[in-house]
Amino acid sequence: MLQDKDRIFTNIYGMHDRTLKGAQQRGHWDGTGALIKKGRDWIIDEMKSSGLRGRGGAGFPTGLKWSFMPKESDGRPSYLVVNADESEPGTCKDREIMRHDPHTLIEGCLIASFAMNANACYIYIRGEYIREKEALQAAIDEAYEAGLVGKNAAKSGWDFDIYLHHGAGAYICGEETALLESLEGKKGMPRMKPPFPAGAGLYGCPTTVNNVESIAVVPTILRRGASWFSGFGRDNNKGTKLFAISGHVNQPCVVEEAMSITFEELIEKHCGGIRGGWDNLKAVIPGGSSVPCVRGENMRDAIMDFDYLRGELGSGLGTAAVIVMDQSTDIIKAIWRLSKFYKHESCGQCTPCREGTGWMMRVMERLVTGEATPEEIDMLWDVTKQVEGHTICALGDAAAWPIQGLIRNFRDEIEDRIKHKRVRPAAVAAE
Ligand code: L3W
Ligand code: SF4
Repeated sequence: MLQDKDRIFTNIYGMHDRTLKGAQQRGHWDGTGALIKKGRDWIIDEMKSSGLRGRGGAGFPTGLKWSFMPKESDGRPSYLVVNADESEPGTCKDREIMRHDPHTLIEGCLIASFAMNANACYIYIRGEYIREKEALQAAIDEAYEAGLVGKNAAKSGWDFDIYLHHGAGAYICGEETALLESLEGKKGMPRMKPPFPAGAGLYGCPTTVNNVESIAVVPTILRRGASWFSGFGRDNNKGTKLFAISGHVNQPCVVEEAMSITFEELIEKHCGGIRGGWDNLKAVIPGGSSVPCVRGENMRDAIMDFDYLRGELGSGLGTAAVIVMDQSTDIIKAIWRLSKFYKHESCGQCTPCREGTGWMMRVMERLVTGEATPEEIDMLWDVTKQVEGHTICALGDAAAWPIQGLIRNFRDEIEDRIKHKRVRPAAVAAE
C-alpha cells in the first residue's frame, strides 16, 4: 500500500498550484542540472536498476530501450518523442499528469533527452486534449523563461528544445510509428518494424518514443534512487503506477499506487468498493480496451501487474485502465462496442485488419441481437485468430483480443442469447 510520501505525482487531483512555483515547492526541478552532470551512463544504469517498464501498454523496460540509442552521433540528430496521444478507451492517466503536474513531464523530457544524446524533444498530444495542451504549453513557456529548458538548460551545459505537437484525433497515432509519420506531416499509418525507432525513427533519425508517465517519473526516480522505486511491486513488476479506474465502482478515480497491489485493495481503498458489493461484480477489463476481459470472480485476488494479469489470467496490465462492469452490464454489447471502435480506427493499410475488424464487428452485432447461429461463435474465434499476429501493428491484435476474452469467459452467455434471442434486434441500432 502506497503512502502519500511515496507518491511521485503530488498534484494529480489539481488541489495545488500547477505552475513552476508550485512544482518547485513540491520538489520538482530540484538539482536537475546536477543529475544531468552525473552523466548518461549513470542515468541509464539507474533507469535499468529501477525496473521501470514502459507505462504506455507494452511494458518494455525503459532503461533498456534508452540503451538502444547510439552513444555517439553518426551525423544524424537523436530525438525523444513523448507519446501523449492517450486514446485507449478507459485510459485517462496521462491527462491528469499533463493538466495538473506538467512540470514532472518537462523535467523528465530534459533528463531523458540528455541521456539519449537528444537536443530536441517532441510531445505529441491527443487532439481532444485542449485544456491539457494549454496547461502543458504554459508550463513549457515557464520553463523556457526560467532557463530550465533552452540553452544550457537548468545550468547543465546541455542545450535542449521542447516542442508540443497537437494531434488531430486518430487513435492509430498512438502507435509509435504512426505517430512519427504524423509528426512528419504524413498520414498516421504505422510503419513495419524493424527498423525500430532507435535505428530509424523521426525523419529517419535515432528516436525513442516513450509514454508520458514513463518520462514523468524519471526525475523522482533519479532523485530518490533506483532502489527506492524498485522497492515497490514484485520482481519484474516494479515501482509505483497510475491506475485509472472507471465503470461500476462507487468512486471512479485515477490513483497512484504500488505496482502489484491486489485488485480488491485497489478498489476498496480508492473506489469505495464495487457498486452493489462484490457479488455484483461481473467482469473487469484490467488494462484498457485492448486486453481481454476477465470474469469478476477471478479478479478479486488478482495482482495488478504485467506478469500476473497476463500469465495467470490471460489478460494484461496494458495502460492500467481498469474498467469495472457489474451484473447489469450487457457484456456482449460492451465488447461489440469496442469492436466498432477498432473498426473505425483501423488505418486500413493491411487486409486482415481492414477487413477483419469489419467482419468481427458484424458477427459481434449478430451475437448482441441473438440472431447469430451457434456455429458463428467458433467462426468468430477463427477470424480473431486470422487477424491476431498477421498485421503491421498491434491494432489488429487489440481488435481480436477483447473478442477472444469474451468467448473464453462468457461463452455461456452468448449461447444463451442465441438460444433465447433475448435482445431485441434494435438494440445495437441506437449506438
Ligand atoms: C528496439 C527491439 N526497440 C520492442 C520497442 C518498440 C516500442 C516498445 C514496445 O504497443 C501496446 C500494444 C497495445 N529493439 C524492440 C524495441 N521495442 N522491441 O519497445 O514495443 P511493442 O511492439 O511491444 O508495443 P507497442 O507497439 O508500443 C503498445 C497496448 O500497448 N495497449 C494500448 C495502448 C494505447 C495507448 C494510447 O492510447 N496512447 O497507449 C494497451 O494494452 O495494444 O500492444 O517502443 O519500439 N527489438
Ligand atoms: Fe493499420 Fe490495422 Fe494494419 Fe495497424 S493493423 S497498420 S491499424 S490496418
